[in-house]
Amino acid sequence: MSAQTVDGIYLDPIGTAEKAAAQIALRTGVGQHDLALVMGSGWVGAVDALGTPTHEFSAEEIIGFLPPAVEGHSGKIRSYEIAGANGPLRALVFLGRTHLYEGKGIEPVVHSTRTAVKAGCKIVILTNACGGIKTEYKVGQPVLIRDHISLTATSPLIGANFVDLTDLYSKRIRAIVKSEDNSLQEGVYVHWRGPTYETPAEIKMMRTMGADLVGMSTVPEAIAAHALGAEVLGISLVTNAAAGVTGEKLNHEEVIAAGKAAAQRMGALLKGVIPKLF
Ligand code: 8IG
Repeated sequence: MSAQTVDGIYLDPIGTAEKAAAQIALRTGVGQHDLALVMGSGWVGAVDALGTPTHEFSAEEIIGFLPPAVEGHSGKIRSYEIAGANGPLRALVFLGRTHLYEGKGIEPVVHSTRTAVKAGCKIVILTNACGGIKTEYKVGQPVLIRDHISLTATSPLIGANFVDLTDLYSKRIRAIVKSEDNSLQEGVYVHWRGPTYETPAEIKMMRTMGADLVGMSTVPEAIAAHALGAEVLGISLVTNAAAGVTGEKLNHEEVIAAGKAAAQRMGALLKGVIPKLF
């Protein structure tokens, strides 16, 4: 459903997110959700591990959400009840996301995250598929995001809002995830606007800067969630070696295939971690 816009900019992005949260509460009968998951390309299969949703609807039925633009992004919103260590949890799951490269501006990119926080979510789990810059990474390997580098020269925040990003990717949650799977590594994710993949020279630059992973999402959502007070977990699934790492060309089919192959492991990881978060 379209929100009120001027030149593609949401006039009142936080108010639009509040309206979207109210619509979701009406549709689900759930006044407050506890956590949100954004499932990126390659992660949609992992959601099966969460069980059967109590509700599912198309995101575009909710104010401010755009129709999906990428294969592997279904554009659905689901609500789940998940058993937690301290009682049942309500999870709001977004199957797919809007990316900066779609050219609609940054507001639709962060709308699901803001909606989730306005729906009550105290924790936002952002998943993505990405390119591996670090040469040791294998296709199909999940990596926790420890920190990021933004190369997009844009932010979801406007005005004199000097938000601290020192602990953007929650140390507390990363420790819980590593206690679930101690083979997990942590890395620095660099946000690239796309839609082109990088040149080999750009990947070399990123590696020199200290980046381990490269992708076209997650960073604006993490900032938007943190600015509204939510804790953030970012998990990347390496679905291809970044440009120039192996000499092979990059393609989206390989990304989808690597995601399918890893879906069961990623689902088990999420299922194991979520009950321990609250
Ligand atoms: I999947 O190699 C996936 N997304 N920028 N580079 C960038 N984004 C990606 C890549 C990649 N792989």
